[in-house]
Formats: sequence, structure tokens, C-alpha cells
Amino acid sequence: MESYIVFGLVLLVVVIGATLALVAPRYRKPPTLPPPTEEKPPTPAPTEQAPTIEKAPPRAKAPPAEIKPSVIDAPPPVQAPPVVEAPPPVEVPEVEVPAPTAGRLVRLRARLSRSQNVFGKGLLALLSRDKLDDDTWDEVEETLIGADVGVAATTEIVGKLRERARIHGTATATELRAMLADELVAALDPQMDRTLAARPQDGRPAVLLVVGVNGAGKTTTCGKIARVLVADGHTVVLGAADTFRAAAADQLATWAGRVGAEVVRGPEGADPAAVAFDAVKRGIDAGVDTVLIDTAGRLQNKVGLMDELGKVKRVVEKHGPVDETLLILDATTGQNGLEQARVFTEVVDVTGVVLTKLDGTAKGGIVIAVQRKLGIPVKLVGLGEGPDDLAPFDARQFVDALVGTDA
Ligand SMILES: Nc1nc2c(ncn2[C@@H]2O[C@H](COP(=O)(O)OP(=O)(O)OP(=O)(O)O)[C@@H](O)[C@H]2O)c(=O)[nH]1
Ligand SMILES: [Mg+2]
Repeated sequence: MESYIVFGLVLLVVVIGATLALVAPRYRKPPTLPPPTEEKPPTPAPTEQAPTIEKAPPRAKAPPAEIKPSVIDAPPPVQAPPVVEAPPPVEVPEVEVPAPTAGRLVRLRARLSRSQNVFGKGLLALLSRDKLDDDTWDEVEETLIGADVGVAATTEIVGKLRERARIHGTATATELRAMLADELVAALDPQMDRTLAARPQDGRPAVLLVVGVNGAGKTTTCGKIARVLVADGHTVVLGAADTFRAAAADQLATWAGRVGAEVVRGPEGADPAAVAFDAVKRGIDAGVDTVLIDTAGRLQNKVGLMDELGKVKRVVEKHGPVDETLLILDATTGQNGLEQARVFTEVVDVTGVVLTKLDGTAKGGIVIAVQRKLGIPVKLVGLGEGPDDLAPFDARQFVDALVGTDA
């Protein structure tokens, strides 16, 4: 009997022990989870396949996404009264805010100092002479021709000025200078429409094609124009149709990144027409206001390259007409640049000229020569390498800055 009791007690101890062994782990501390790591977008693979679209950097970072706890059996949330959350900290935008475009030409007039020495100081000295004889007028002509105004325009301008001076009889140097300014403005045909066709038409983006010889300033000007458009509240897609060098697309992407614009690019050596086509398609799909297409520099006497440019335009036009074809001309190339320009106008229908590097020349008169020779308005002028050193062209403001009649 006693042995039964002992056996019974032993059995009871074993049962209790087994039960405890089974239940105890439930009360153990759950394993600690590694802290959730912040999600990072995958780094984009290097550009191998055409075309790639580089997303613009966000204007301001969105607050980090709420990280959900990974424990499934979390206790039900306690119904707390709603709390007004503090707004996420405002971060400094990553993109730059370009300077306003209004009045830029006036603000940048000091950049014309080299030309101002000729048109302002030089001509004023001549017009200040006691006697305006034939020799003096010849010198005035030489000065204007030397400043790249061109022979035909110079003859016309000086002829009119002489006539006005003769009628006036006793004009002072300041008055003569003002008359000269009037004649220069007249030679620039101030009635020409210089507005950039950069506004969307019938729900599709405006398409701008940028062309010119090597090193004229095409890519820089694309970047500067994108800034101008963004500053005026427009959205822009840039097409890197210069596929000769990867660096060309990188250069454009750098400009785009600064103002938060998108870039469509292809691999090195890709068909520029295909990249341009894709850029316009992207612009249409994304509903942006303007698509700006940068092209490779090409010499006007390279037939194959000029044909390629014609193809870029034709292919882009499968989406609809190109609204503006801008010819970028380096002002420092003077009369040579004019011949190059003429060939471009035969291949593509140039609708506007951008005269770059006017800050680096004493021959600001090239503006007049360009317009006369091509019959195409100068729409913008480049006055430096800085991002906002591009100004809408205005004949009166330009001449006043050049001749000093604004002082
Ligand atoms: N001083 C001055 N320099 C300028 C101006 N515009 C462009 N440049 C400079 O000219 C050089 C060539 O400019 P890019 O924009 O690369 O010229 P590009 O026509 O795209 O050249 P390619 O693509 O090689 O044909 C750069 O060093 C620019 O900074 C300007 O208005 N003034
Ligand atoms: Mg370029």
C-alpha cells in the first residue's frame, strides 16, 4: 500500500514537471527584432540601354514613410484622442531657384563692357569732334564695321545719321549719340517677334530644337533656357540628343538636376533622332510644358552630320511640329559664324538665334549683321558662363547699354 502511495506521488511530480516544461517558454521574453532599417531606393544601374529617363530630384523631401512594426499579434491600439501632428520639418529645397528673367539684359549690361568701349566711348569721342568732316564720318564707318555691324548695315546707318546731323545743323555729341542709337535700333528691326515659342499648344508640350556648330554654347544655353522656363513656372523635359559623347548627356543632366527638370538620354553612339523622339514622347506622356532638345555640335560643311540634323527634326515631327529651332551662334566667331549660320538655316527651318559669349567680344554689332543676313530674330543673348547669364533680347535695351544712352 505504501509503495502505491510513493508511486502515486512520483507520478504526480513527473506530470507537474512535464507541464511546467511545456508552458514555461510561452512566458519567455520574445527574441528582439533587429531595428527596422530605413528603406532606400535601389541605386539606378549605369545607363546601358536606351533610352533612360532621369527623374528630377524632388523639390522637397517627403517625410519618411511610417515603418510598421513587424509583430503580428500586437495589442489592439488604444483609442487615444486625435493628436494634431506637428508638420514635418521643412527642408531646404534641393533645387535652385533661378533669378527672375525680367530686366536681365539691363542687369547684365556691364557684361557688354568690351563692346561698350567701341560703341559708347569710341564713337562718342568721334562724334564730339568740333568738325564732323568726311574723314570723321569715315572713321565712324570703320568703327562700326570693325565692331561687326557689317558693311551694308553700316553704310545705311551712317548715311542716315549724316543726313540727320546735316538737317539738325548744330547737334551736340550727346544728341548725335542718341541719333546713332535710334539708327542702330532701327537696324535691329524692333518690331520682330522675339518671343520664345515655349508654351504648350493644344495640350501638347512646345518642342524646341537647339542646333549649332561645336562649342557654340548649345548645351549651356539649353540649361539656361530650362532655368528661365522653370523660373517662369513651367515644367521641362530635356532631351540629350548629343549622343557622340557620354559627357554631353552628363553635362545636360547636371543643368537639369539643378532646376529639377527631367532628362531623357540614350547610350553613347545611339541614334540622336531616336533619343529626341523619346524625349518628346516622355514630355507628352508626363504632360510637361516644354521639351528642349540639345543636339551635337556639327560643322556646316560635314554633309553627313547636317543630314543627320535634318533627320532629327523629321523624326521629332512625327509627334507634331517643332515649335522653335534655335540656332546657337558664338558672337566671337564674327563674320565666319554668319556663313555657318546660313548653312544651318538651309537644313533646318531656324526660327530664332541665340547669340552667346557677347561678354567676350568687342564686336557686339554682330547682332545687327546676324539679323540682316539671316532675317531671323535674335531672341536671346548669352552674357556669361553663369547659370542666369542669359537674357531675352530687346533691341532698345541692348543698344542703349551698348552706346551708353541708358546712363
Ligand atoms: N563667356 C561665355 N561663355 C559661354 C557662354 N555660353 C556658353 N559659354 C561657354 O562656352 C563653352 C562651350 O559651351 P557648351 O554649352 O558646352 O557648347 P556646345 O555648343 O554644347 O558644345 P558641343 O556640344 O561640344 O558642340 C563652355 O565653356 C561654356 O561655359 C556665354 O554666353 N558667355
Ligand atoms: Mg553640347
